[in-house]
Amino acid sequence: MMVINLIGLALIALIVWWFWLYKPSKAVDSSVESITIVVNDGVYQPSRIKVAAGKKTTLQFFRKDGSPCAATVLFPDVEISEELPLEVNKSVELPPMSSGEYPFHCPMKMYTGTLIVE
Ligand SMILES: [Cu+2]
Repeated sequence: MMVINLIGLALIALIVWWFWLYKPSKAVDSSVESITIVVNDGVYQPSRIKVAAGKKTTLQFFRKDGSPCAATVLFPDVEISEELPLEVNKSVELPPMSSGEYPFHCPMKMYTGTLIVE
């Protein structure tokens, strides 16, 4: 009985961790390491990117997904819309931004990412 209870508790802990505590991807800090955001398989990789507040930032995108929707990345809060050519490194310049979280996504929001400005 005791063993079964322990297994049950472990399962509950696992479920709590999975649904409430687990964050799928850690934010990558673009001011510390140079990063290329790969657009493929329905995700931006990495999808959470830290950038320094109050400074211009350049992000590199590399699109492997041939679908037309993935070809455009939108940063709605700073009114940026950029075409991402297939299999080519593309720089996207961001203006200085104030602290906060800013989403970026493709036109249909299948691809989504977050800029963490701090
Ligand atoms: Cu899309």
